[in-house]
Amino acid sequence: MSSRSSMSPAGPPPDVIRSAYAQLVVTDLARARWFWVDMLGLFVQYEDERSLYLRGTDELTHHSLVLREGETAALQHIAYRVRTPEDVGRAEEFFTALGRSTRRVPAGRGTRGIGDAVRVVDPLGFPVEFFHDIERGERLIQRYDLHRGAEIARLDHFNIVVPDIPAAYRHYSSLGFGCSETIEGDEHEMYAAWMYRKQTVHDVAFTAGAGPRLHHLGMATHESHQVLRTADIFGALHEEGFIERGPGRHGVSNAFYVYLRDPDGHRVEIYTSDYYTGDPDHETYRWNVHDDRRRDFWGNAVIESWYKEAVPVLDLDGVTQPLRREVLDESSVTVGADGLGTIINRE
Ligand code: XXG
Ligand code: FE2
Ligand code: CA
Repeated sequence: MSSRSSMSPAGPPPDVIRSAYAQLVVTDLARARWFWVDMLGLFVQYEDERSLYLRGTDELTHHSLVLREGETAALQHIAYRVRTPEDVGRAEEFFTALGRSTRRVPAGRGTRGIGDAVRVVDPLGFPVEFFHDIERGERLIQRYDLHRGAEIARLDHFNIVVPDIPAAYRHYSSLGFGCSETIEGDEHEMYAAWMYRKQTVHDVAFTAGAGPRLHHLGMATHESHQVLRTADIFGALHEEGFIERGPGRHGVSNAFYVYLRDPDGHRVEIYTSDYYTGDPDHETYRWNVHDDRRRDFWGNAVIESWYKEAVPVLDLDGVTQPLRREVLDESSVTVGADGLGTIINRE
């Protein structure tokens, strides 16, 4: 879809290509390196005493994850790549017109490997970077001799916790994102939504809760056995406590998944086998909130921590953003597959 078709009062949105990278604050870089590099198999593109720049086997750009050591675990920013250098300026104008804080970050002054960028605090309260230029990395897809652990191929999506799902849906629609799937109540009230720019199920999805917080990063593997293998490796090392939910098959997205928590509680989903959404008339698929298959296609329970726990986000000066409470709480109104309601106890 073309971003030009979705004009907003704020002017034309930047032409976003895809979710590109996240920058996280971790409290112990050595522990984080064990988790993300040794266990998940991300490649180190650059490291120094305070930071790690990582990418997957199917990524030709400098990084998809930056870990920076700091006092408290947090999301520093998520970042979207835009199609042209001019789109960086368009992003600045778009968010300025919305009355949001914006900051230009010239190449060399911000995140290593990234060219001229703009950082904003979006209307949902999230720190978001838009950039076009990024350094290249060597092709690793067929360096099978170097692949290890979960063998992560690429960053697939961000999942963010927001108190008002329709507001998040409207904001990302105004940025030109399409909607692949939703979870809705009987009156079509929206409990969750999955939205995309690249031709997959999503680049960003929304979980209802007190926000802004980061729910998880979705990291794609090429093959479903890599999801099982990830869980097996954690089990074999008696590190099974890092596995939070799954493995399983999602209803939403059809992806095969497992969720892990890193040593700081940052959640990562190992994700594979979703589907193509690139036709311009692709229609939104709507799940009813009472359908027990929506979050796990086999009806397995979703653990409560998955709904409730998430990581704070910072503003452009590194200050933790205050939270707003949710409007609708999916986990409290549903029973059955989520196992969190009061009516059914299948155990
Ligand atoms: O990527 C995802 C998720 O947002 O992590 C969760 C796809 C589907 C689901 S869900 O739990 O709704 O099946
Ligand atoms: Fe996800
Ligand atoms: Ca149950």
